[in-house]
Amino acid sequence: MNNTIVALSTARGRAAIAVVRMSGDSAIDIAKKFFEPFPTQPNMLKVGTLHTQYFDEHAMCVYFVAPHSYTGENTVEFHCHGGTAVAQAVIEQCLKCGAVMAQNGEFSKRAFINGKQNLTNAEGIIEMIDAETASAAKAGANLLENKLGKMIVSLQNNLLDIVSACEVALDYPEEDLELPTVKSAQNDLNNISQKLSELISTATLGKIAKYGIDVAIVGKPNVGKSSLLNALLGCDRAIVSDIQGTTRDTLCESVNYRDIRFNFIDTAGLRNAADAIEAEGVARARRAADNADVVLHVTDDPTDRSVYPTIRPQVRIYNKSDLFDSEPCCVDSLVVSAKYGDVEVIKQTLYEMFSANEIETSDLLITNERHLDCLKRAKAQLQQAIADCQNTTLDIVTNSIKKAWAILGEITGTCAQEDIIDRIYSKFCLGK
Ligand SMILES: Nc1nc2c(ncn2[C@@H]2O[C@H](COP(=O)(O)OP(=O)(O)OP(=O)(O)O)[C@@H](O)[C@H]2O)c(=O)[nH]1
Ligand SMILES: [Mg+2]
Repeated sequence: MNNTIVALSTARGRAAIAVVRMSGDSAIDIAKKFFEPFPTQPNMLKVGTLHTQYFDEHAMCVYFVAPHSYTGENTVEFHCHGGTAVAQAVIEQCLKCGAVMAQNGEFSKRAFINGKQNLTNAEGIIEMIDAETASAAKAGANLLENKLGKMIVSLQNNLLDIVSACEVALDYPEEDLELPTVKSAQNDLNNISQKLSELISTATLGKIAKYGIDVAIVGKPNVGKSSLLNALLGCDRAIVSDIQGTTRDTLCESVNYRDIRFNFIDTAGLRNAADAIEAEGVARARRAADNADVVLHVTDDPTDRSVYPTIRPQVRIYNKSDLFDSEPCCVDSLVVSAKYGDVEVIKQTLYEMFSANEIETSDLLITNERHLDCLKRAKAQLQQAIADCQNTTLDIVTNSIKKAWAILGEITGTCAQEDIIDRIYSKFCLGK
């Protein structure tokens, strides 16, 4: 008999309703002690009275019988009035009658243990809860729908087919099956490796979908970097003045554009610094540019052809176009007036530059570093197996393939270690 756990499943604080959830073998028996009339059948919300030690609460109750619940265990939910005190009293009542407080993510971890979800489903739930843009939520929804999980299982099955063909050849060496088997194994392994490469290559867009695009705004003092940040955000965030060296620190703010997020970083003007503090600001500006996905190199001089020294992609921005007498010299640049004009063209250009529109049409993106790491390791292991095909015997080849199979299994959780599973579920909030 396992513990019956309880927790608040809705957000804490003032709200219309709160949902308290209990899961475990005794969940239904515990609930019957203080909710009446208890629902006569599962999966149906029933209005009734919930007796707490402080007051009687007019609430609703629904129960689910194992294995037909989120956790795969007997589960009861109480839908009661919102706010802190009511939910707390309901939880205390459950604890008094035999339940214990749930850990973060314990409901979902039980769902995993009971085969109700795999690790990628769980990670999809976390990504959806954390998502702040539509594209991040969509990436999470895809994981939850098990699109990645299904693809991984199918690749694993392909690997098992190769292993069994190799093992037949090993079992019947007199039939001389080894050579053709090696050749076809090599072909099949190449195909699977190619599919892994395709998945790995979606990680660039996946990162954008999840975290957005980091854009560093750099340039000499007074060219209008902070004005540009404010215009891009549509609010008066950074201090603007005609004194050179106004901005000393880096300043990062995000704004959603279409279905993605831009993280704009305003920086100190680049010049030979007058003092140690300004020098630190300039160093931070350079670091911000080094770490960004793209650099906006701002100038207010229409004859300026200079390029910011970076390996990152950069876009030259001619700002203060309202003061220009003639067109700026470099045509492959953007011309704006942060003070008087519209700067949407910058967002649009960056959106196209990173092919962010493909996020909308893509079916599956790798958004999770753990998945990416497993895919890269599995691919390296397959490359090893492919090399083994040329240099060694079939038994060594099958060993390498089995290792790749196990690494892929870490993604869905069939071969994941306990500590990895714990780490994933501890990221959940309490009550999930
Ligand atoms: N006419 C005009 N003035 C602008 C424009 N953009 C900024 N300015 C002015 O230029 C001056 C400097 O602007 P900031 O945004 O503080 O420049 P900055 O690059 O952040 O300067 P530092 O923080 O010192 O590096 C301010 O007086 C702004 O009002 C523009 O598009 N047109
Ligand atoms: Mg500034």
